[in-house]
Amino acid sequence: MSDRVQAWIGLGSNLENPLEQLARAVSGLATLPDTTLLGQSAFYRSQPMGPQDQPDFVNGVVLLETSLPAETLLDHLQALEQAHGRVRLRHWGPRTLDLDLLLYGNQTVATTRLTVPHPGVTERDFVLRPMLDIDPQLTLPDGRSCQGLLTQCTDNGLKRLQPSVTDGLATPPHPH
Ligand code: J1C
Repeated sequence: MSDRVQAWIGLGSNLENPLEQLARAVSGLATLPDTTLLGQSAFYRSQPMGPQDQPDFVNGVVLLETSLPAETLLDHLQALEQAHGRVRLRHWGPRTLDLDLLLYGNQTVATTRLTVPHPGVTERDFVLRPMLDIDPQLTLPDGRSCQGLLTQCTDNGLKRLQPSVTDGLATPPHPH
């Protein structure tokens, strides 16, 4: 019986109905073996980082609790990407579905297949903003606060597309 770890997953897409890609990916992540979905951010539209001659992205983050080892979790992420008919037209170019293992507890992983914390976390507003939706107090394993890192990011013109699940706790206005 292995320990359960909180694993943060980044989702991104800018091809073939990105919102639907991300919604389906969340369902897939929620049904992984030995894994529970703990939280889900809003989805955000973001301008492409890298080459600008590609569609805007939709990005989001989910928080899982899992007893899967990090590399097994990566296997599952890559299988989900494939199941979405993953297309990567070129390096830093448009893509159908990206799933990145952002954090795995407060562990550091450095293998040929896996670098955790994900090196993009510290500099990408489209990763940090959704992570902070789920946990406004979140810090990285080295102690840096995600809120602090976000203020130093280049602005990718993030626009929130739909409320996060925690926003759903607010009472909706009465219809008249
Ligand atoms: C390989 N890897 O990375 S794809 C895989 N560490 O085969 C893995 N922590 O073996 C290896 N998580 O380019 C090593 N894979 O979203 C990890 N991403 C790890 C997963 N602009 C790992 N606005 C290569 N929004 C792997 N995305 C790593 N511009 C890279 C996919 C999975 C993300 C992008 C906006 C975006 C972009 C670019 C084009 C830069 C973007 C966005 C790839 N995303």
